[in-house]
Amino acid sequence: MTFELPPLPYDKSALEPHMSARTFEFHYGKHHQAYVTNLNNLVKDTPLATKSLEEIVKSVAGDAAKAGIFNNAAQVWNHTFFWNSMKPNGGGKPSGAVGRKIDEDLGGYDKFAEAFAQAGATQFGSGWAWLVLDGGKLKVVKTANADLPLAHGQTALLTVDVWEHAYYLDYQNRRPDFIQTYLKNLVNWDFANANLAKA
Ligand code: MN3
Repeated sequence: MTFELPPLPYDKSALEPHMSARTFEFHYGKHHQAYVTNLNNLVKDTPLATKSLEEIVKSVAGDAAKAGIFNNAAQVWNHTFFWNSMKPNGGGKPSGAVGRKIDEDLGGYDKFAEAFAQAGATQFGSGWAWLVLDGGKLKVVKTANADLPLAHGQTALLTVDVWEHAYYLDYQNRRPDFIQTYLKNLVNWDFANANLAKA
């Protein structure tokens, strides 16, 4: 099996002015593609070549000798999940079961938004902020570099990429502004609800 770069769920200009087509040309067309290419080269002619992306991530997580495979497999997964975590005319307060569960588990939308923005802004260096389901409860967490909830027994519902390459072309060094725009204009709560429903 050869991994392929999945098509974007919308046109590369669909999130403008919040995320530019130029950002997608690099972030999707170059960075995400490179992770796919690297992963294919690393698993070629090994037993992992027949496994799913999720199986690879889980089987090599924590294995220092396979860090390169983990990093590339996780980054393929993370980016596909990130594109789907956004949509044109997204953002704002959640609806459905996720909205109710944010009220129950996190003390309401405003507290969620504050915790999520804080997680993304305070992730030192590269990484991700997430809304996850952990032991039946919602949590806001952050991970470093390629690390992801799947490696920690958690189910991801939403993510934002806070690596510099995610925002530098559109926001330069203003990571907090990028995260606020993500929350106000881009979050795809339908995707979060679908992930919660199948968890
Ligand atoms: Mn990225």
